[in-house]
Amino acid sequence: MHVLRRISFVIGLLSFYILAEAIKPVKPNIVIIYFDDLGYGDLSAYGASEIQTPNMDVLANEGIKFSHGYATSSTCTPSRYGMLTGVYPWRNEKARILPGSAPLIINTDQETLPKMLKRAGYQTAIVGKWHLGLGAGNVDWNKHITPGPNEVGFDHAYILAATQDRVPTVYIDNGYVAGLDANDPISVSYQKNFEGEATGKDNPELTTMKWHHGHNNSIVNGIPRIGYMKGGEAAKWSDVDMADHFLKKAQDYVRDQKAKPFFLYYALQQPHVPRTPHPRFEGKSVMGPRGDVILEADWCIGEFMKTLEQEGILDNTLIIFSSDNGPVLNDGYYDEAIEKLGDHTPAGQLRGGKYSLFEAGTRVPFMVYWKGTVKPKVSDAMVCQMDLLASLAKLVGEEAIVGDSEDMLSALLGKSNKGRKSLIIEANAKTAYRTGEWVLIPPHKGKPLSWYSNVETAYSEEFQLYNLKDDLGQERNLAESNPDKLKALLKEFEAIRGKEYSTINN
Ligand code: NG6
Ligand code: CA
Repeated sequence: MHVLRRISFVIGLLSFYILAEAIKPVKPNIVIIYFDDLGYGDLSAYGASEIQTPNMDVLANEGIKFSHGYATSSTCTPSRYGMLTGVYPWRNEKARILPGSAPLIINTDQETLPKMLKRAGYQTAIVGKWHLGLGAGNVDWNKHITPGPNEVGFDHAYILAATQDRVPTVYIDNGYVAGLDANDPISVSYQKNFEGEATGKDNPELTTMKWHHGHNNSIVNGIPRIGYMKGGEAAKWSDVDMADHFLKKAQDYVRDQKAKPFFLYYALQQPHVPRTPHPRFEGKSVMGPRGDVILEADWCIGEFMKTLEQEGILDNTLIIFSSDNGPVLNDGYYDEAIEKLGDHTPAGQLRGGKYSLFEAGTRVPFMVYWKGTVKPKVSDAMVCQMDLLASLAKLVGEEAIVGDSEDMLSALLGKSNKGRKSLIIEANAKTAYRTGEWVLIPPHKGKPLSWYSNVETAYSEEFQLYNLKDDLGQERNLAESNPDKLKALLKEFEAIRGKEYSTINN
């Protein structure tokens, strides 16, 4: 008896150590490489044949390539909100595409991914696109712009405020407009033009890129933008140099961080409009500017990876790659994205795209790469960017207020195929329910086609039910033929979303 007890004690101790080993927190550097409007089918690793993305493909083919990786939303602001806070963006009615003058939509006392990592001892930084609002209303762009990324967890923030097509067209360095001449102050308005300033609408002769819809306010570098801006001449960015500029900032940051582990959110602006490849990438694809900027971005990833390697930290850096929403071709400028598309399918075999509740709106390229630690694998686990908060908290051994974020660490590291049971996806505050092989899209008011960009929104006044296993392209609505499934899914959906999910009656 005595001996037996001893043996079981030893076994108990051993399994404790084995268990402890499996969940032992580690603190590698963490980099999120985040694209703007890159589609599920835009990478050669995800099936593109008309364009080659060798550097992105390294991450996909030598890491975990997810076939069911999701953004929370089919537009930028809500997806970024979901990823950084771990909260479904439909819980915050301000989480919609924001003008460049919008106030910060993350509460400064709210939990965020960078805050959690800071508590775990990380240095934290964002380089690139922000688009979550700045200030508390009526920002004076000539003073310290706050609150912003620095107040929600980023030690270092070098950003563009909203989008490349929105004013102000300047970089903001830790709350200050970079390169601003105090004698030439900046004013920004989304209501009305400043007297005497040219606009795309009234002065098309001054533009080098033509607007198709929207985008006819202030002209900067020959490109008409959304919103009006005056002054700040010396601080204005150069569009064709933006990719190089952000790359250098990201490389510099990585080179400077030696003492502590770092978290870098590298948010590239490509291939969002206006698509402005550097001249050395012009014509590199056969697809016009949209293809060219994807090649440029791929080159940036390659250069960035080289830097990690040169600094001797590639093995100790976990890289997560994704995109904020699905692809769009014409998003407001004449740039031949449709005309020169050829056989390329930016959404792969999925239906819809940016702005859509169909799969291509939110299902995006999603890869996890960690040289020497993560073994190459294609995973069909359903994971969402919103899950990074809980999952990375688990990785580094830190507590987090997880909100809607679920711990998917095992799936992210390729150790398990178990993903989320369900996910609510969002398009312009309208929501749908994804679970197993099923998608339920409840009735919503709105146009089935986004009038300007010709993308199918999936809005319909009828219930839609799709089985992705048999019908990845969402062509066969089973709502009528399978009422029991519809009812069951609706019940699950309402349990999370509440009964007021539909915009049909309001
Ligand atoms: C839309 C813009 C579009 C793009 C989008 C934001 C018009 C007509 N369209 O309102 O060009 O800027 O907002 O894209 O202005 S996102 O990727 O940041 O969500
Ligand atoms: Ca986007």
